Amino acid sequence: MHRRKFIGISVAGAFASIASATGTRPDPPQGVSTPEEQQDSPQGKIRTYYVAADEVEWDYAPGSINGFTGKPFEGVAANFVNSGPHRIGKVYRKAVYREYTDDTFRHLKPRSSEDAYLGILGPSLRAEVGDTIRVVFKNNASRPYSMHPHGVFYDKASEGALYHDGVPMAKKPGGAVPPGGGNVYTWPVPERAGPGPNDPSSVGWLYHSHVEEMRDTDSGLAGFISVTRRGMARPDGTPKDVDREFFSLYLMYNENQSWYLEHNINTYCGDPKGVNKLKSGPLIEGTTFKTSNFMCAINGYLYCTMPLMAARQGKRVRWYVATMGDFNNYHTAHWHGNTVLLNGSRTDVLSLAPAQTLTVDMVPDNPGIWLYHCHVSGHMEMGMDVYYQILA
Ligand SMILES: [Cu+2]
Repeated sequence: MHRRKFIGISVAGAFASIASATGTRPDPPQGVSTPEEQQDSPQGKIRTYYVAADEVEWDYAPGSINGFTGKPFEGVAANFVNSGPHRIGKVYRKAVYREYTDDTFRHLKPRSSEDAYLGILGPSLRAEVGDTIRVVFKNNASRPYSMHPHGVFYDKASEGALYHDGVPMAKKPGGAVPPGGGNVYTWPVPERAGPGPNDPSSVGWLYHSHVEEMRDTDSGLAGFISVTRRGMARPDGTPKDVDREFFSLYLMYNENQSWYLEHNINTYCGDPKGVNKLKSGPLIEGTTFKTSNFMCAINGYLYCTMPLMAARQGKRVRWYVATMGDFNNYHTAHWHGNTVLLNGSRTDVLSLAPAQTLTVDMVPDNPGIWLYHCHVSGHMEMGMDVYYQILA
């Protein structure tokens, strides 16, 4: 009974505020919360985010140095990173979720240097149990996309996915937002979206595009949600008992499935007409066009080129770790230098299956710059390696 009441009131409240999203208002200063982001209701805050699907040219390995070896890319790494007559290289057109300051979608919300490591991920959407996440979505891309969340509550209008469920398409406007179109997703956050009895004070979830799920996510559209236990969120939604949070998505992007494959061939291959899209070979060697397009990334970065993640010794660090994608995406996330607690059990390796998210805590006792990587050996070779730093 309590839950039904909660959901009814929250959805009604969120719908009331959808109307305000369509009105006009002056631009808020960049990086400053709009009033809606701080809006309180008896059920909790309505947390509004302005998110667009944007097409960008994404660099999987910024710079010219393999961060793992400290030398130019060579050997297997060169097959995945260097462009050539029949190689796209390390820059691909992709679609990404990006946060804007307001519903005019004129100004990107600046990403702090602390968050630079998020890379290809969309903004981290935050809530406390009892809140409602409201996403004003704009599709700036050239094909239909959506936002489908895991964990939180949604009705059919806000599920962000279309299938044969007997509900008229007109009642599922969030299922496929056309190019240039928009949608407001309303996601109440009931108890079952928050931490369970064995979880820490917050849990992570994924969100991603689900029009053609496989190709949409290989094209780049994904991000994280974090939900704290009731009473455990700071005003900005971060958990009160945590000093630093890190989100990491282990994902071997199959660029052969990207919506932008033809663009990428024509733009980045020296001899586009000579490309053989079908010839395969050993995956981890990247010796054919096809295998060279499996980009084994963490937050979209290969070979330790991710901006450094830094946290402090002796403080609580929370890691949200996930993967997505196909059968190639079974990953074992491994920390050098420190260990984590997973639901009360100690480990330094997490086993991840597609679309699974794990939330673990670290209290680092070991300062330095440490490797954080997939321990599936082929994936390490393919570049699924980054660094994190513990400051003394
Ligand atoms: Cu892996």
